[in-house]
Amino acid sequence: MSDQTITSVSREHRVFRPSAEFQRQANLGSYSAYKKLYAESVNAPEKFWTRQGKELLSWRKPFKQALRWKLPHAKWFVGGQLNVAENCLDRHLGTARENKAAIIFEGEPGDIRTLTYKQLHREVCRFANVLAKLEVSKGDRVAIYMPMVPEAAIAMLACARLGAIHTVIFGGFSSEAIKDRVNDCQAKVVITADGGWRRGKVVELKSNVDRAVAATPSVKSVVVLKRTGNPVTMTEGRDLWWHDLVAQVPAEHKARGFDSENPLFILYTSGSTGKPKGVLHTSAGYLLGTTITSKYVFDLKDTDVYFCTADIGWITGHSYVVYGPLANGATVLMYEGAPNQPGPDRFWEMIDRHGVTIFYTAPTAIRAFMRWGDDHVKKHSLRSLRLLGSVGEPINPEAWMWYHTLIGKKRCPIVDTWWQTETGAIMVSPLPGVTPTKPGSCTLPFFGVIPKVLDEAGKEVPRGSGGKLFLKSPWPSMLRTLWGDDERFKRQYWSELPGYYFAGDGARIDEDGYLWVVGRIDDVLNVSGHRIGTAEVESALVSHPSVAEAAVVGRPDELKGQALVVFVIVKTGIEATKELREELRSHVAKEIGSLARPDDVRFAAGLPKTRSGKIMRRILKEIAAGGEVKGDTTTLEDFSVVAALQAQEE
Ligand code: 7RM
Repeated sequence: MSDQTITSVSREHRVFRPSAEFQRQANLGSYSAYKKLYAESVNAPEKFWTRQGKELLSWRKPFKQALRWKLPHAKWFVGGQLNVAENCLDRHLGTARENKAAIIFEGEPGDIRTLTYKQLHREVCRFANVLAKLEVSKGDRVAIYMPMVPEAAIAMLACARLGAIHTVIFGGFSSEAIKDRVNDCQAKVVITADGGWRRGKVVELKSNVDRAVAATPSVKSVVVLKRTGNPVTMTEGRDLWWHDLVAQVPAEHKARGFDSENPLFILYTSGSTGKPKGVLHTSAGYLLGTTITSKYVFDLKDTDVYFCTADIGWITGHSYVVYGPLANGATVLMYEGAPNQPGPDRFWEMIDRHGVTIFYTAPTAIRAFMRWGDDHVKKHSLRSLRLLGSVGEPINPEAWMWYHTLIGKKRCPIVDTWWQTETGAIMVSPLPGVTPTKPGSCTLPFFGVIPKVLDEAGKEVPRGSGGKLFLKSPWPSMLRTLWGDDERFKRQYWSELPGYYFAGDGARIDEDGYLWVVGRIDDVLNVSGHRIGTAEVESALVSHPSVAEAAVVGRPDELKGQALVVFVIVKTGIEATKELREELRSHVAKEIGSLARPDDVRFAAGLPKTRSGKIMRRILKEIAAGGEVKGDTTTLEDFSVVAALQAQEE
């Protein structure tokens, strides 16, 4: 075995096929149709994307050329002009969709508000007029630091309507994080709220903004939405109430068309080291990527009620709460708060009450539902559901089976969607009416995507072996650069292997051509010369009945290269004993072989995670090695978790 590949230890072989019933009604319902379209998309990409671009988007000025590719810089739909907000809103007006719900909003306290396409359009027009009055125009940056309320989507779409660039900063981030991001992109306006509801408490957004903008000279105005009624300090000449501003402007706004490559947004994402990267997405290609994937991966229909639990501060919230679903004229359920407020069954209760048909969430959330116990689920019928989705990390087969059985009642296909902030849209995923699924695999590439798993020398690894995941050839929703740092863009994504996009993930392709992502390359474990992905070891741990969640990292070890340190959260009601510790070590050895027997099992109350639920193994590595936690921690959800883990150390 070569030292360059990743050893696979997974033993998952179950296969689940879409039902004939689902297949019959699907937007794409046959394997041969998928094969044919996929072949065209990779053999004649310009032809394929020209047709999709014309069919799925509304243009102010038709494009001349689908792609101009000067590696690593792409221009999609060259010469074309459109308005992204018009594509999400105006084009549904005057059709049967104009009075259907675009957004059904539910606040954490239980307040419900529905905005039809016509109403949402009016609100976006009003707010575009507000921003224009604040002198926001094409190319200007606007920071959005808001709770999950319709006004967050309205603010994004109003920016898009004006050709301005939004940067959404997750509402859980600190004032430090706001300051860094706003300064990096030189935002002119910050849009925030007097607070948002989370676990029955008010998240103090405005005071965080106040602390940040004390050190952001580019900011001229702060717009404040009244959401909670929580008292805030308004600074004269800078801070303005949302409701005052919209009352002074008309609900009509004449939109302009913008160039296909006009920047749409910057979204900051943490690198493993150094400062956050400002991933830049542009207009037409991004919109097409999110529109076409929403249509085929989520099989969106006019009758659906689609619920994606992601916050808009994450790329998933951009692509699959706002742009993709709205461009398809779908009904989106948007929820403000925590999944366990007032009880652990909030989502299931909401699904029944709103008749949700499509549910898209993350493995970390699924493992939390499992930990809280099946009874909370069983109280609800979940009859309306027809399709489930997963995103954010590899889903362990244990969680997949639970999702399939308890939530999907064995009749809903699961789409495990692999993609990134940088890819803009879903890259690898089952199509629900087409692809037989295997628990833990994101299966096959979407149209136009050519995934390659390669070794250090850039050679394709044999089927079943692991290596680094690359994407060959450009795709419409790809990132265009990193804001203000094109060198870093080239270095980070296009230098690992010339001509290929480097995803930073470890993966393998199995005998059926299915893709399995085994974790971030930076996190790959190296035990006695064997390279093992974190996902497979963690998956073995959570297959033990006492374990709710696990994270594994390597600690430098003279003998083995790396010793395996695992952090384990036990299920509710389970005691963390010495015996359990030994049992878990043996369990892993039994499941995947003695080479992966953990050297050290540590019980924890929580794991350091990003807001989208990704475990920050970099931090655990530092803790396991007994060192200080260094590097950027602004994307950490809850720093107290780190403090608790460190205290345990001492
Ligand atoms: C959408 C999103 C990207 C990273 C990516 C992977 C991991 C995401 C899956 C997954 C296995 C999946 N954007 N990842 N989805 N790994 N299976 N279905 O998460 O920029 O925040 O993260 O997330 O490591 O590179 S992101």
